[in-house]
Amino acid sequence: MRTKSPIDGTALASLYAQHCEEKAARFQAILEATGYHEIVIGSGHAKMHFQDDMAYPFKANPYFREWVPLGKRAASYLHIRRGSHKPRLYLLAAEDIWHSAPQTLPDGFEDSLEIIEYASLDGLKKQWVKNAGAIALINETNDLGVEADCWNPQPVLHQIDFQRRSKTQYEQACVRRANQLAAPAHRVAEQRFMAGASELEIAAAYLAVCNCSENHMPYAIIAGINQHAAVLHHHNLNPHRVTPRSFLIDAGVACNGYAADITRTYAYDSGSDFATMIERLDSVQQELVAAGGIGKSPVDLHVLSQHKIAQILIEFKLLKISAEQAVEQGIVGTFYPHGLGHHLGCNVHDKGSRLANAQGELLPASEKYPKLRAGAPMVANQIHTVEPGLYFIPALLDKLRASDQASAINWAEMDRWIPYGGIRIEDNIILHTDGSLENITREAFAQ
Ligand SMILES: [Mn+2]
Repeated sequence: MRTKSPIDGTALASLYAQHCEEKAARFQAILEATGYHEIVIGSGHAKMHFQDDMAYPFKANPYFREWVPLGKRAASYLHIRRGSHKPRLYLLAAEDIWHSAPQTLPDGFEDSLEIIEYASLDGLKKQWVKNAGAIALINETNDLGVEADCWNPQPVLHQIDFQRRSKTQYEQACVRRANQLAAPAHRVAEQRFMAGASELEIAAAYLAVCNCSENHMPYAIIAGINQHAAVLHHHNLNPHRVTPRSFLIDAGVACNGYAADITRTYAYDSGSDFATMIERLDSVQQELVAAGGIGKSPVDLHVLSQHKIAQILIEFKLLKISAEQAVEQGIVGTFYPHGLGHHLGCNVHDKGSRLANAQGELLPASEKYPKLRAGAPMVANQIHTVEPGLYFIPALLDKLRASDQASAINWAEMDRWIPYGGIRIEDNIILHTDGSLENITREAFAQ
């Protein structure tokens, strides 16, 4: 069942109840498989800047966020026991006149958990110490003082990472909703670029539409005008206005801690060759989305994307050899130095994407593309990004020009493209059990 219109709070709360039931069943199997009696997942503690009395913005770890949409709430613990109990959520209730009231669960979500307020960590420790050898604690620090081999035991982490690939209906609804929230912000970003705004002004406009502070973004906004579009993670946003030619924006937003991860690229002059190149990459991106599906290998899809990008380079008279030769000789990597996509969930780059099984065996890395994030064949209910890119990165072009492969390139054509930086187009795709692919990003932009 699909919910394409914006989902209301009551519907989401009922999906959350199903999510907790599904996760509880999966965690019962994990307890069984690993021999532990209980799993406690701590959200973590705020970190201070060195020699300062200021804390970094807090973000709970993904194991906690996968269960509880309280990513900003430190010192919380989720407690899962063998048997059919509701998971317990321990929340610190201490008087604090310095800070705003802590983050609370969305309406209706509290029914799915047994919520217990606690006053001190010492009290909690005492309660759990008698079972210390049977509790697996997942947390950045061993703040509950469990035995060393019960703190982040790898077999438990592998099991959790493996089940995470299949997203519950609730998780799918959150990522879909995040896309619906991000699409209007992307539209305003495009309008501000066309009106001559600076990178920083565009990012501020984006945040304003999301009604969200930068600390609540799933990742820092990448907004590159002109040559800055060639910087893959351009975070150092320019406050000054420049004469616009091109604009790449990679920005998401979160819904209950689940991220959208969307990239769009725009040409200032819609009649320019660069606008045509964007259109070409846009069609290639949709072909690559359509080539995915249950059982497909992300490595094969990456190779396919390399061929398609080589073809664009040939069409624009930048490449003098065949697409096959360019892929074979590794020349495409100069223009497209990253992977086609990754798993998306409460981590923007979701963990576990190369696991072969729940025991933690990894699929061998691709020999040719060892850094690819996604490796395991696609399974139902996964969410993937599909994000081919084509860039003119001066440092990589200089290297190619100085190499014995330089003759593969039509350098006389190259200089006119460098001022545009590059192109990336990224959508988020749900793989449904029936084999259909749902492009939640394109659907959000169409609304
Ligand atoms: Mn991405």
